[in-house]
Amino acid sequence: MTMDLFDQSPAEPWAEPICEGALVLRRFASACGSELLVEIEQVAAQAPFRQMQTPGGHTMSVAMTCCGDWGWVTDARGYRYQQQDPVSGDPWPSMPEVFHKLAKDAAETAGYGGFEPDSCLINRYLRGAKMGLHQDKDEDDFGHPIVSVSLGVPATFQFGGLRRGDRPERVPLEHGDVVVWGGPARLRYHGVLTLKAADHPLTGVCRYNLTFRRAR
Ligand code: MD6
Ligand code: FE
Repeated sequence: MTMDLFDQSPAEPWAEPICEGALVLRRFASACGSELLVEIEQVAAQAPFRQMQTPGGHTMSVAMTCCGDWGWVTDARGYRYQQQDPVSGDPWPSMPEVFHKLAKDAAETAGYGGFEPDSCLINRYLRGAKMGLHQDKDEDDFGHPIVSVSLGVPATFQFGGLRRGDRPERVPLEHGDVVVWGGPARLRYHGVLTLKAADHPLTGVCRYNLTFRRAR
């Protein structure tokens, strides 16, 4: 095979293990990135991005919206999944087919066949936004994995252990990277370091993250 220095075709995705049960599927979502961004706009037209309140009364730096049967929300009453957008009272927008297929395919590629997400949280990070270390434990059944898709400006993901105090590993994430964690890694602490100023040709100054879960 001859190498063509001017070949613009995207790299094939490749897998990088993080720990038992968790891995990054590098560039897995690159090919459908533009389609995902169009759908994010459509969801946000119905359920606009908003900065929610933590139960402790802080405003989150990350702006969020949701689609699918169950949306993740936080307010003074706590963290939970609910079927209505608390801003409008309407059901969340349905999950776009391209979202569902991507999440299912990524889970399957990671060894978690049969994943049927009923919830997609859409996070928007601008410069300075971050997410502290936490566990995802508002779901009914931890037997289902989590699929997390990064779009736009790069970020550093922190992947820790099962105890808050365990020193987290830093995993750089770029546009199209998909992190999947389940099984023995399902309850590991994780977070996102403060987003640095940068520009991406498809998203401008934003990073988006799609987090797919089986909530119920
Ligand atoms: C991220 N988000 O935005 C990772 N977890 O890249 C999360 O891990 C997350 O946004 C639980 C609830 C909301 C979240
Ligand atoms: Fe999380």
